[in-house]
Amino acid sequence: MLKFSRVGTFSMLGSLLLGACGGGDSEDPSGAAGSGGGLTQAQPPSGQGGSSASNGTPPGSSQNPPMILPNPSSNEAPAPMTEGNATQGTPVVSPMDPPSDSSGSDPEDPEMPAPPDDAPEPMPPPSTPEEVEEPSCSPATCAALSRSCGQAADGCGGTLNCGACSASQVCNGAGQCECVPSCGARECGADPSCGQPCGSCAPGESCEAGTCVAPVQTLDAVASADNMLLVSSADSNVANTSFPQSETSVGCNWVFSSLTGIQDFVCAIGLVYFGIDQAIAGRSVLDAQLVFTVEALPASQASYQLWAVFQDWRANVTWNSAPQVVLGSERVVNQPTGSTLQIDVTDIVRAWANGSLPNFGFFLEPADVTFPFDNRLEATSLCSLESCTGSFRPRLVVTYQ
Ligand SMILES: [Ca+2]
Repeated sequence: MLKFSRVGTFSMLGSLLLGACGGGDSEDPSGAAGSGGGLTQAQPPSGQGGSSASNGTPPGSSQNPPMILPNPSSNEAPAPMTEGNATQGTPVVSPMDPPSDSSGSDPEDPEMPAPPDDAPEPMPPPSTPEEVEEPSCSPATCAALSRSCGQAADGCGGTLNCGACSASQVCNGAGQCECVPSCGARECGADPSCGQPCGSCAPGESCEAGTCVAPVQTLDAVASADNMLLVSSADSNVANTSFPQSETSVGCNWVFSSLTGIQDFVCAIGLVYFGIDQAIAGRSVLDAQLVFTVEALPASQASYQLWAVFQDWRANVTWNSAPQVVLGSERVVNQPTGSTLQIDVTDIVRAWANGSLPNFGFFLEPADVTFPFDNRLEATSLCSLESCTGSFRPRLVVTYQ
């Protein structure tokens, strides 16, 4: 925008106006000085330009707003023109004095004042029914849900954290802390952590330190089968003969002839079997004693060696068809002093019970078969199933759980 000096501008305009006055106004109907001193009406500043002075529009016309006129009776020099008096197509617009005529203002005029900063914010548009807030949700609490642990939905889209359980507890599905049983290897009794039962024992069993213990039982079994194996230096057929109905003899009788130098002998081996497999299977064998009733003790001191049998011998077994025995199962037993020969066979019966060894009974033979070159009666006569009755028969007494 061009800047003009107010003084200079006014002077120039004043000169122009004065010159026009001096030249007279042919359209002035009165021509009298009293009608205005020949002054042309000041034209309002207008964006339309100051053309009204030349188009002959009379003052006071309804087409123009009333103008401020100088006092017609005054002879004083006209008042200095204001910018609003600019006319003749040379409007002067001061940024300090915006036009008061709104009709002539430009809505796009950048000079329009901006609304104050503190102007109220525009009102928001009215809410539609869909935007109306729903009633507020009241979230549930752990207490209301009766939960003391874990997480749970609060019913309003949130999650409740109801706490944790102690190290020995777990949080169950209902939000309750439960003790974690620690039975471990316990099969009965109470869990030491929670006091909950770890299991129950079979009828008749007792619980000892978390283990079911069967009652101690004693099996006193009579032999199911027995036999005697014989060999004779005088008769070879003996070794091929079975003697299932005889007593059980163990040991040798020696007859030495000093005349011939021949050592004759008859030796016997006893076999006995107990059908107790079903009774002891899986049981804990505490003790097992093989018991023979002595029919006749030997005249000479004797000793016996016992083995576990590895093969079935129960049908027509002979000296020559003697079954194999289990190596390592042997033990030497001295001649009894009383009416019974009792041999501890706990380890063998325990092996039968746990299945590590098949049960084919016992093999009892003389411990020493060295020719003595002497007369010796070392065979011991024991009761067999056939030679004795009742409790005198061969027995196996087993204590187990
Ligand atoms: Ca027999």
